[in-house]
Parts: sequence; structure tokens; C-alpha cells
Amino acid sequence: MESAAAAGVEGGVPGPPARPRVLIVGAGLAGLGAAQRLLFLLPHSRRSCFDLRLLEASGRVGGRIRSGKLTGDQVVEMGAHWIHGPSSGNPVFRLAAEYGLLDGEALSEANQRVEAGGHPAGPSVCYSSRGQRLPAGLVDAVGLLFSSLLEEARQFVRADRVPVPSVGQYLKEAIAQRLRDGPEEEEEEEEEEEAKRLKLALLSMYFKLECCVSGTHSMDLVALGPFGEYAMLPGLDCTFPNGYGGLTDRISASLPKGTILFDKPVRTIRWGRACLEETTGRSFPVQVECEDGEMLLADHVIVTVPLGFLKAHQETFFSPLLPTRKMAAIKHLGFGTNNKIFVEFEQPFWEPDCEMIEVVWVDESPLAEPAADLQASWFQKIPGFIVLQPPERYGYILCGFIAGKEAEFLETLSDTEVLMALTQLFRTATGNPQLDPPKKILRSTWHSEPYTKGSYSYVAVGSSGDDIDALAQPLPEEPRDSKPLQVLFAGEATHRTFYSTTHGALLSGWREADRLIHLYDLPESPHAVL
Ligand code: 6YU
Repeated sequence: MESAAAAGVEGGVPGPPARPRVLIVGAGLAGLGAAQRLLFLLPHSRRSCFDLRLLEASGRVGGRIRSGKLTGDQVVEMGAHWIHGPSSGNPVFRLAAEYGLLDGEALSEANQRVEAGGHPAGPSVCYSSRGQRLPAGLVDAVGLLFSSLLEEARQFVRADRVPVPSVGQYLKEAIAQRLRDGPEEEEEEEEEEEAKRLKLALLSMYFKLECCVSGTHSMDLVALGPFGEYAMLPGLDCTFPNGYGGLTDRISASLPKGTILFDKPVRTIRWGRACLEETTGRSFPVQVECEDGEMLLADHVIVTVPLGFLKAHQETFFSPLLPTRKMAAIKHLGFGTNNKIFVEFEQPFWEPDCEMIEVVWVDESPLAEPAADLQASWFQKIPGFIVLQPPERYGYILCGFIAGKEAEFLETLSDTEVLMALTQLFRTATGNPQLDPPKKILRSTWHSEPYTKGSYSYVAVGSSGDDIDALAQPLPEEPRDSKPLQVLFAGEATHRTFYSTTHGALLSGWREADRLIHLYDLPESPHAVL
């Protein structure tokens, strides 16, 4: 193992200790977290132990944390929305609390103790495509059934074998079985059929909601065995009153000026070959080639680019290619699209305390093939809309979620086309053909973002948590004769139990920073928030 002092001896000539040079690719939460941990290792020292820079392809920090403005001062989240499980075990919650970014309710002990199972709860209204409100009792009962089936699906994490490969297949078989086991009295047959159809339509809506949660086109793509590995923390999901972006802005502001190089996309990471730097006489095992042609040398590179980017560019992003096991992990893990559509109304058509508006298409069933004509039916994939609360802060804004191919198709449409389709949807759902159209629209296009190419990762059929661990393994795999930890991997998709979340991203950045800290035998220090 190399020590920090040894790193300062170049070519046998002792000089001032040369600090290990670290490049971090990507200034999302994983990259920023790693930088902060490495730079503030010695909180009272002005000189950091590492010579560190962050290379960010875009002109801003935050990556998939992106707060935007629809109109006026209201902040809306184009990417991450909630702190999932805001309680002491969640590092994003702790950091946000330390920075004073959360409101009193989110910080309260009571909020932290709620076991909500990962989903925000609150008063909601559910409309059917026949323009009627569905009875809350029925909606809740079907919701409970769906949650209990999901919970069953999570239990296979402890099983040796799975009955079917995907969560979707498991849920559908369980639903079909329940239908077969249902009451059979003939005189109630017709009524039963109608009730059954409505329940299936409601279940279909819950499937779509779950696609948004998992960031996938279909639950048929989500692997059953590892589904229960995703870990949920206690606490009722909370938001940042002034925007999630406050968190990454604060971390970024704590870093020394000039640490982050913006508009600096990396083209290729060349590893495993020593390269001499003439100006210093130092030899570096990694060369990072940027899109602008600049070549930067480093002892260590922490790669935090999204899995979607790796899927699209892994053939050219690394030279030599990644080991086969890692390439397979990148190929097999899932990375889907979840988009948001914000619409602002002059007047609300919902009750003041309503937090969620769901829409159920009465002819749908999770047991039937989904509609194939995206142009005609993409908007039916939207399971519902969150009402941004409170109205004193936001006015009347709804945030629709949509996942999968329909979310990607949405990115090809103009704002006017989307507004027209949504106006029709709201009129159909409320049964009010005169309902005024929304006055403004703002939406995300995560699939088209060249440095993201989707929203977040999931464990797809054909992959497992072992693939996540393989992705997280640093290179070279067996550093017998070469320098260790040349390329390290962080980012949400590298966290086995918290993938797809901001806390998974932050923890992965800290994990890789700690790898380097241990390599140089540096003292463990509590991470300093400045
Ligand atoms: C959460 C939430 N949330 C909604 C939507 C999205 C996401 N997430 P980054 O991408 O941030 O940074 C990488 C940087 O690298 C970036 O800046 C690039 O520009 C740069 N880069 C790329 N290529 C480069 C190159 N070549 N050169 C240089 N730089 C380059 N998470 O906790 N709460 O409410 C949501 C949501 C629409 C898109 C979310 C949520 C996910 C997080 O946003 C995401 O994980 C982190 O921000 C990623 O940080 P990072 O640093 O890794 O990458 C059972 C089971 C189910 C599992 N799922 C459970 C549900 C959890 C998901 N949550 C729900 C969704 C919402 C609403």
C-alpha cells in the first residue's frame, strides 16, 4: 500500500510531498459528496491531502437534482423530488438538516418515525375515465391489495428460487389467482363483473405508479429475486421548501474556488498505462481525455456518470475496455425514464387539501396487453398528478409522472401537443368538457439528456445485486504490479440497497472517497460540512 509521504517522492528525488491527484467525473451528488469528503479530510488544515478537480459536462452542479421555475418564484423539481426516508439513517436528510434546508415538520421526531414504506401519503382523489370520482374506500382497498402483493414480491430476496423472473409476472399471476378464487354466486354475476373490471382498472393504475417508482417501462422488466434488496428508511418523504438544488449548491459552494471545471465533458478515460508528466516529472496511471481535446493526468479517477451514459458510451468511454464482468453489469442492469410534467392552472378543480389526483382508465387491466399506439394513448400511462402544496406557495400546480416508452415518446412532442392532450385528459376525468386548460407547462426530458440518458437505475430481469457490486468495483481488479485504485465508480447505480436515490448517490461518493483515504492510510475524519 502506498503512503501519502511515498507519493511525494518522485524518481527517487525527495521534494515537497506531491499530493495524489484525483479527478472526479460528474458533479452530481455522488461526485460532490466524494469531493467534499476528500477535501475536508483535515477540517482545520487549509491544505487538502488531495489535489482534486471535478470535471462536469454541463454548466451546472446537481445532475439529476435540478430545481427549476415554472413561473414567478415557485421552485419545481425536474429531477429528484423527495428525501426518501428522511430520518437519522439518511445522509441526505442529515446534510440537509445541517444546512438548514428543511422545514420544522420534516425535522420533527414524529415525521422521522413514520413507517410510510417509501411513498408519500395524503388526501387524494381518484377519477375514472368516465368522468366520475371513484369511492375512496374502493381505491384504498385496491391500493392495500397492491401494496401487500408488492410486499410479497419483496420476500423472494430470501428465497432460493423464484416462481417467475419478474415482479410484473408475479403480481399478475397473484391477481389472476385471486380472480379465479373470487365469489361465484350467479345472481350477483353481472354486478361482480363490473366491480372486477373496476378493480382491474385500478390495479392497472397502481402498476403504472410502480413503474414510475422503479423507473421502468414495465414491471415485467424488474427482476423478482433482488426486488426486496432495495432498502427503505423510516420517515415520511419530505421535500425541500426552496428546492433540492439548495443541497448541491451548498456542497458546491463549500469547495475551494476553481475545483469544478464546468462544460468539461470527458470523452475517454485511459487507464492502466503510465504516462510521464514532463513539467513535474511525475508518472500517472490514468489519462483523461476531454471532449475539448485537453488531456488531464491523474493518480485516481472517480467516475460518477449515470448508468444511462455508461450504457450508451462504454465502448469508447474506457480504454482499454472495462473487464467483461463490468461490461455485462452495465448492459444488464436497468435504467429507465421517469418524466415529470408540471401544469399550472388559473383555478384549481381539486379540494384545497388534496395532495394527489389519480386517473383510472376503466377499460384497462394489468392482465391485458398494453396499448401499442403511443401517439393515441401515451397520456394514459400517467397514473396521476401530485398537487404542489401549499397553494400559498405554489398557486395551482400539478406534477404528473410518466414512465417508460411513453415518457420517451412524450419528449418528441411539442408543449402545445402535450397541453392539448392533458386538457383532454382533465376534461375526461372530471366529466367537465368546459374545464379551462392549464395556463403553463414545464416538463423534463431525461431520456434526451445526453449526459444522463434516462432517469434512474433498477435491477432488471437478467441482473442482480451482484451486478451493482460488480459495477462498483474499482480498477484494476488485481493491482499486483500496477497502481491500485486507478478508476473508481460511484453514482446511484453503484449502491446495492439504495440505488435510484439521492442518498444512494451520496453514500456511493463517500464510499469511494473512503477507499482513497484508506489507501493512503489517512486518518478517518468525520465529514466536515462547511
Ligand atoms: C430521490 C426522489 N426522484 C425523479 C427524477 C429523476 C431522478 N431521483 P447525477 O446524474 O446526478 O450526476 C452525474 C453527473 O455526471 C451529471 O452532472 C452529468 O452531467 C455528469 N456527466 C455525465 N457524463 C459526463 C461526462 N462524460 N463528462 C463529465 N461529466 C459527465 N431520488 O432520492 N428522491 O424523489 C427522486 C427522481 C425525474 C431523474 C429522481 C430521486 C434519483 C436521483 O435524482 C438520483 O439517484 C441522484 O441524483 C443521482 O446522483 P448521481 O450523482 O449518481 O448522478 C423496490 C424498489 C424500487 C427502487 N426505486 C425506489 C424509488 C426511488 C426513486 N425515486 C423516485 C423518484 C423521484 C421522484
